[in-house]
Amino acid sequence: MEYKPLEIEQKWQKSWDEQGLFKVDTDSDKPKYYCLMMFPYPSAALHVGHGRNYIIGDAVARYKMTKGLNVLTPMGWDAFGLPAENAAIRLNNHPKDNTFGNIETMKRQMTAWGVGYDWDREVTSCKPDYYKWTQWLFLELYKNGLAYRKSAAVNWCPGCATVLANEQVIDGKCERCSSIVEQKELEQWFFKITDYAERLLTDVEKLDQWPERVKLMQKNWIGKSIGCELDFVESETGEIIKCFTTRVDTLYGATFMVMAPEHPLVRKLVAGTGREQEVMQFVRTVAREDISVRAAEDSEKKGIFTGKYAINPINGEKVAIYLADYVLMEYGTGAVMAVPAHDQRDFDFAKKYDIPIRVVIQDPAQPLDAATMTEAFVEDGTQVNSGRFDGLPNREAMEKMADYLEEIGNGRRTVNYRLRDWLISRQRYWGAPIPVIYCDNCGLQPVPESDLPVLLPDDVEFRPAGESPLATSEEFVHTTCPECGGKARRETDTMDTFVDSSWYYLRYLSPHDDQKAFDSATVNKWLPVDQYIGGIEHAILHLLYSRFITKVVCDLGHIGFDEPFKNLFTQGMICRAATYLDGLGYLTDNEVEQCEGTLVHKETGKPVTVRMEKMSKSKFNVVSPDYLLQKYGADTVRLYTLFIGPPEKDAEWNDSGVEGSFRFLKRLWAVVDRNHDLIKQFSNGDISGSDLSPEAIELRRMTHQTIKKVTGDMEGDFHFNTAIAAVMEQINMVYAKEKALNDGAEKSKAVLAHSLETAVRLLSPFVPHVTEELWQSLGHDGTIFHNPWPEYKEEYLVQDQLNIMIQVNGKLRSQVVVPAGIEQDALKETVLTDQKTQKFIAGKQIVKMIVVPQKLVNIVAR
Ligand code: ANZ
Ligand code: ZN
Repeated sequence: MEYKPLEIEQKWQKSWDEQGLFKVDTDSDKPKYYCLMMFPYPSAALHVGHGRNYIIGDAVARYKMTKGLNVLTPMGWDAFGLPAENAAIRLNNHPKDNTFGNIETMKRQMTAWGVGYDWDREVTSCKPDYYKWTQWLFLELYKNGLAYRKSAAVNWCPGCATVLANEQVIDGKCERCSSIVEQKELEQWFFKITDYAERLLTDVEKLDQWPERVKLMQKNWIGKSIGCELDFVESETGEIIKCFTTRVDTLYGATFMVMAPEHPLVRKLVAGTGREQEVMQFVRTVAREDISVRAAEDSEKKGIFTGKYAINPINGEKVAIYLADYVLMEYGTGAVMAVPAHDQRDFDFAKKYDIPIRVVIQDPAQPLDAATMTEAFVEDGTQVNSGRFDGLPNREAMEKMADYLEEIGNGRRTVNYRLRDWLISRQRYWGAPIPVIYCDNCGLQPVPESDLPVLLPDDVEFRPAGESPLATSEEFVHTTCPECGGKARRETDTMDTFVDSSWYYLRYLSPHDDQKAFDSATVNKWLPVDQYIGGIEHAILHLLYSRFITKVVCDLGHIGFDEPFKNLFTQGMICRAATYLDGLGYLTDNEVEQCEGTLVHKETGKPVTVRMEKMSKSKFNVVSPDYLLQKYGADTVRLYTLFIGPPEKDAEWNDSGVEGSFRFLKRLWAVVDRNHDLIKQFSNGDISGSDLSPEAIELRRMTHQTIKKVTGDMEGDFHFNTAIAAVMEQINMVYAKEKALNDGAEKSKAVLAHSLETAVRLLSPFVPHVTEELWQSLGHDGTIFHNPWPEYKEEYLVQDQLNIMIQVNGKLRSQVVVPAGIEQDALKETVLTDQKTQKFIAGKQIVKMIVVPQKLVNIVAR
């Protein structure tokens, strides 16, 4: 029989579906395992790079099944939001049609990969039966003071005509369309995630099954700073201007003060100074600048003197008050004491505006001189020019000065977080409408729960044109007030799609419940998620928002846990060569050709650069799975994807590597096929004891080592690549010893049979179709995934003989079998008396013998 992947694969996909292999009875008593993969944006068909996520998840799920767990692995669609809407605009169709079309395609692709889900639990965030509950969640936050509206300067992308979250702004440009981002004041809805900053920070430490780098990213995003808030008093009006500093030890070195141009006190301060016009002009200029550019350490700093002075709270000194773009209203108090000697931004600013610099922390290694300093000294040192604190190490002075300022009432210790409240309003069409009504008589009214969902109308011009598209729909906007019954208007903004994805893992447990968002008892039984798998690009926002929402829902008494994901695995990206030409950007395959060994642009003949890039349509380096699935079948694609490298690391896709995986599966198939009868007869045969041939003992050991290795990889870091490599080695050994064992005693036959059947079982999570086929052909009833995972026996692992490779001058020439505990001298002796080796060293002088323990001896001979 020949290996015909296409026939087998369709058959088993159908069979698994019919037997409901992935259907879960959530009430079963079996121990549960919730295996969750991040649900995708259905904005385009999948390429093989996307496949990695799903294939990894599927391998884990199938492995856990064989371990006897009740495995829940659901899938759904993060279907609202910019990606889907932008795709629809590009293709000139309705986001709805486009989204549902993509869902069909992606589902088909997943199935074709042999990736199994409990499709009865599918959730789609753009369907009313889902977003009804997203709206419910909004109301829960609103009723509990965690959703509020305020006017705020927001990032405005003129290209997308929408507000962007800070994280969608990259270097001052829109993440999607690269337009220069502007600032605009709008009434916006926010979720009060800052109330949870401390808990989100302390609890992330406890997630010991999360990658360290993800935890660090979360911590940095929350950005806790411990410092002091100091009262600087404006010398004429007595107005208090609070400054936040993490370096109160440098207070004697504050030679000026800087306020953010947006600071609410600015107008009042400059009134009557005669500088009003100039200063307000500056304020308007800065307002157009992008926040991230302003905050960058190396941006050119711009400022203006206000004409006013403030009193340093520790020594009464009068310092000039400036406005500058590098101080942001969003952080701390929006005002800083500026210490040019010890803060680089202040130093740059002082140099530019000729402000005095005063050293207050002395460098113990090399005394600093303010006149000749070329950069700020930011290290620790000893206090100087600091009154009674002189001579103290600065860290000590920091505490003493904080004590003193608290004593005299001019300052106090505080904590600051970089984390901002979560802006959830979007002036876009394709999202869940925010369930709020505005009444002239009664003001803001939440939509009553019984009126949910607030349906998203289909017939709205969704292409962004400045205001919220929903505002153009009379039918949508006009409604009645739930309080007084009078005429009222609906909120026309929709929710950030991160709100949809912040709770979907709860919905999978009761996706069809039309009475509530989720069932508390079932959710409490099944969560936290045992294994979450997804891309590193979601390491910050999605995970932070999900953690926040879980904590909120827990605090409101709906659930009994406050962290959603126990284990997190972030897979690396699949990259592939992309061709690039300056001026033209990335090129398609059709635009380049080989010319005398180099790749050139067809039209101009210019050589192109080849870059390894993340697989992406925009770089023209994607590989579509469809062709590969047709040619080799899903198992080959899966095997290659898992074998490509450590799954947490980025990896390079190599088309010829796929061929290698296919060859291995054919080898596996062939060896099982030709030993078919033997396996059937002997796979449960006796392989115990030590009365076996050396070959049999060696293969038995190899087989048990492989079980141990694969099991360890599956329970540990998911190193599928090394697990697969181990089985490949095992199969190689089977090939080498097959004849001898086949001709040998009954126990030898049993060892061979057991080894082959074990290999099939060990490979089943990775290549489910071919292994299921082989398994059933070997006469087993029921799916291989309900058959318990193989176990190894410690006693078979011990090695009493070693296979030592012999090299002469670096070339492999022979090998010998020696007892495992052999002494070095005896080993050298054995090697030198080996017949084959002697041929290569005859007549030569042995200069040196290098022994690599347990493996190899290299003879240097001249
Ligand atoms: C004086 C000083 C002296 C500072 C010194 C630093 C070094 P982190 O650690 O990130 O919290 N700062 C405070 N509010 C700011 C704002 N709204 N915009 C821009 N900068 C602001 O940084 C805290 C430090 O950042 C504060 O400590 C303040 O500068 C500055 F040798 O105060 B420091
Ligand atoms: Zn009303």
